[in-house]
Amino acid sequence: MSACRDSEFPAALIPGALAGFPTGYRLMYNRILIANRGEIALRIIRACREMGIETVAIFSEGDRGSAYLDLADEAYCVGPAQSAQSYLKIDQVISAAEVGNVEAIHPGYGFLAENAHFNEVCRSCKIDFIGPSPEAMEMLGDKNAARRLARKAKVPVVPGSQGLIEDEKEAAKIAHEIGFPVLIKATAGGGGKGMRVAANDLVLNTAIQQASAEAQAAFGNGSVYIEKYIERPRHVEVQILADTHGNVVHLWERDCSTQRRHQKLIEESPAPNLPSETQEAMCEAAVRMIKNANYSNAATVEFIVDQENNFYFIEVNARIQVEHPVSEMVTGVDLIKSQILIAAGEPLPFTQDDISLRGVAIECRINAEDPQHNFRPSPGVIKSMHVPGGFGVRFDSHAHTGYVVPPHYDSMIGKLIVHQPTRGEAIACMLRALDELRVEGIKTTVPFHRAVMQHSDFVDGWVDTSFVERTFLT
Ligand code: MV4
Repeated sequence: MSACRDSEFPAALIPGALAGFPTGYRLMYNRILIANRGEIALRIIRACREMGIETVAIFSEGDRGSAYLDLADEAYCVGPAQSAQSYLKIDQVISAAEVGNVEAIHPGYGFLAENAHFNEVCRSCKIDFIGPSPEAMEMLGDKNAARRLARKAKVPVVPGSQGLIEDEKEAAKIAHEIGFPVLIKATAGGGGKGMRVAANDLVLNTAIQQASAEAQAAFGNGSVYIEKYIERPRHVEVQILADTHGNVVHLWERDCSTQRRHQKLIEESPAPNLPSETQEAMCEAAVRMIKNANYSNAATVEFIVDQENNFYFIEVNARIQVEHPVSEMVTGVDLIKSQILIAAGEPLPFTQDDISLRGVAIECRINAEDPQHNFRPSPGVIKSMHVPGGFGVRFDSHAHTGYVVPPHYDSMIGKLIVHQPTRGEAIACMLRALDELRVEGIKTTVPFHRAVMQHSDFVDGWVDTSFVERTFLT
């Protein structure tokens, strides 16, 4: 790491609000490695360029020749197309970091982003991991431990067991106390894996066994706990930034209820029709949670919100998320630059009072999938692509005319984000931008998004997590 003068560095992360950094000199990275691919690799390369940081990219054989790799200063192949043999190979990624002589690694999302072991290997190799400490990451990766911490931090949790379920008798007792239906959740789970609903006594033990067996097979940990099952909840999450000096701020919330089988499709900020008292209480609860976790860097605190607007803590995501741009648009804060500065030991250059919420942002995930056929993957050559622009439109994508969407990875090829003064204007802007966006040669989720933007439930802001299944019968 080398010291550089404040005056040589663009201090402002939020327009107008920043006086700059308190110290005359500060430590900054010269070079970082991006342990990811696709649009998020491009997003991080762009942020680094603006900060004067050199970048080292990695790629698999399946991504060889991808145009965004040219924007990095160097790029190294880390293995064959399958992610298990490339992007997930810790030794290969670390080798690229050593050869590339980087001071830090940004993991993006997915792949190794929430792998506490990888995080620890980075530490032992004296490479900064741009994210939380391995200890905080490991603790929050255990949902039961995270739930215990939430209780300690006076953050509301769904009524349920105090800890893990030890035997059938105990499970039946708890289920009767909280009332059916109940939800059995794996402590190692996440994203819907290792969850089972039990409607009554008769199916309780089967549900526990199934959830436990699924979690054992997927995560090597079959421990489960019980919660009251909240029907048709909304999924609302709070964006947090925490520095290594004890400063923790929230960047308001995102509503991610428009999802299908735990795959988010549309995200927006702020959450529509959420009473401002609920919003404030939820954001404050998220800050308390992160303060108690002894956590630094970007985090998302996930809640579910019931029909009466009660909110309950679900889990913490210890990474930057796909949907981070909607929070960037409404607050003006660059989350990727913030992550890098925090990892380098900088104090946050703004306080909670500096972070306002301006307008409404909506993001549509553009996936190479056929929404007419159960969202089945549609990889292949993009014969032509035309991207939208204009006032309030942002398109984060590594795809272009001639790009071949590989079949080996997540099917997301871009994120269309709009920012407007009101939600009505944001929806109109999104519809206009969706019309401008042309992707020929493969199927995409564009027609689905067009339908949602015109659906009265979405327009009125009354979307819960079963909206997509209910409305589009998928
Ligand atoms: C719940 C729930 C209802 N009741 N917990 C799904 C994945 C994990 N992040 C938490 N999840 C849920 N937990 C209780 N007690 C409903 C879900 C849920 C859900 C949550 C967020 C986003 C989408 C979802 C889709 C189905 C179920």
